[in-house]
Amino acid sequence: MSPDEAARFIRPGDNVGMSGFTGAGYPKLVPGALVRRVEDATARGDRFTVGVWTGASTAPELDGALAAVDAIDLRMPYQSDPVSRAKINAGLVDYLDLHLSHVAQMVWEGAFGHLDVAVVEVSGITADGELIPSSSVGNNKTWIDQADRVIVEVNSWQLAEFEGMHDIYYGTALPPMRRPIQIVHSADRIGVPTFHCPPEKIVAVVETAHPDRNTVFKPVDEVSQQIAGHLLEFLSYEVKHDRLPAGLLPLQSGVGNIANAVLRGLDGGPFRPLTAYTEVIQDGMLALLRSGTMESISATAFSLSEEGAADLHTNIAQYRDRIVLRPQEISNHPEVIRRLGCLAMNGAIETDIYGNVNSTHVMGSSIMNGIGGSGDFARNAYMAMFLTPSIAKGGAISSIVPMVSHVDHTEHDVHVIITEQGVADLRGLAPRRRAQRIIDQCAHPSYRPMLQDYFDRARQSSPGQHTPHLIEESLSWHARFLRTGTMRPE
Ligand code: 0RQ
Repeated sequence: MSPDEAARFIRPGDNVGMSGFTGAGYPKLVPGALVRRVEDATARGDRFTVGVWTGASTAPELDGALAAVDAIDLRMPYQSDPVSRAKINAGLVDYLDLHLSHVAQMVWEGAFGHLDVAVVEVSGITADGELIPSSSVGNNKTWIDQADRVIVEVNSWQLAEFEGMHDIYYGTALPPMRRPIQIVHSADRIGVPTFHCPPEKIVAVVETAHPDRNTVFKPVDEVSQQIAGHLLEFLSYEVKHDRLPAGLLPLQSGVGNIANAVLRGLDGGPFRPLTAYTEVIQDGMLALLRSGTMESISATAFSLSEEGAADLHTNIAQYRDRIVLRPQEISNHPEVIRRLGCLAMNGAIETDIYGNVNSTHVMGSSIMNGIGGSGDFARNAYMAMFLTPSIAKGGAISSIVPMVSHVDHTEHDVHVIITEQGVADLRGLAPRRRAQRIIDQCAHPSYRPMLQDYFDRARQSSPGQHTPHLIEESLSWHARFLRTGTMRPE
């Protein structure tokens, strides 16, 4: 049926589980039709809002368009859309920023109420009615299982070759019925290739041929290149000292410029054969597969630029047997991440001198994106590394501060911090030694004396000398930025 007819199955007050993960595999047409329904209701003076649950971020025509017409009552578990972000930061949308591995379990236990409708993009439907997933899996299995009504968007732009690439595991359960997740190598398959949905739940099938939203591929800048260089040198040192095997351990990497630089640096390098147990597959990972540097990748979604998507479409035959896409409760499963011993590489907004990391909040109160999978991986990784430029906003902000203005990853979950200045390996260091190492290795030279002065005075007069702090002064850097537009002293 048409998207407008399908959207009539979504009612005011419904919770709607949408497919979509970092711009891949989101429904392309029904969200727009829902926006039109909301606009009609608003014109009549009626309120029409829904809860929007997804895998992770989606696209402007889903998150942005629904936020723009104030259609979202509650959003979870991750977003990165500028319009949606502005509404959340204005207090107009409630946002639940969740560990991505927690979502399915919390929906099963009923923590967010009932799921009324699922709107799920698939790449096809088999002759016996099984749904072939598309470029992301995310929470789709859970949405299909839990929703009363299922709207399917069949997207013919997605590749026919996707059939067989996915591994949908139906063995998860709530405690006390849980069984071990039997993945002992990142590429292991433990499930089935399709989603099962009782046909009577499917209320609409909509056809589309729209491409995914692609990330814009930016050429790698100098700072990202320096950060990547430090990381690669650090990994070489660990291999040389027999603390990591020659092929490293399964990699998890965030997205963006720094991740691109790291992946590029790994290509053709000494570490091989690499594997990845990660959340998303970005351009650089495809390049590693192509060159043979990487053996296999497990993830829950693609996150490609236009060039990356073109590469995938052209060369799918050589990639498909080496890629497994899983539900996000498995791609990000703590048990598996810990067993495989992942090397986790994620971005940070700021870190403090003791190693606490803020990944989500600018100046303590404005959300940027969300924690995403960074906590799932960092908490359970063999080695949790956080990568960030040492300064932001042209140097008005130091990303190394006395105390982070919001904590996502505590000092207990952070092993290594890397900036363009260098590497602080924090393993085995008590707090005061950690602070000195971060100041020496990671802080920008223009802020290093200020941080050293803070730390020296804290060591003189903090009442506790385990983690010395001048409590009243600890957040004064942020307060100064909010007052004057720079953390530098007036
Ligand atoms: O703001 O966009 O207004 O210019 O934050 O900063 O340097 O472009 O860095 O794109 O790598 O994002 C942590 C946000 C880093 C990201 C974060 C401002 C800066 C800019 C972005 P503008 P950059 P990145 C698994 C992992 C959580 C989710 C996650 C993230 C903007 O990595 O969302 O890790 N992580 N998922 O100017 C104020 C500071 C700042 C600052 C930077 N100290 N204070 N603003 N900014 N530092 C996910 C997957 O595998 C997909």
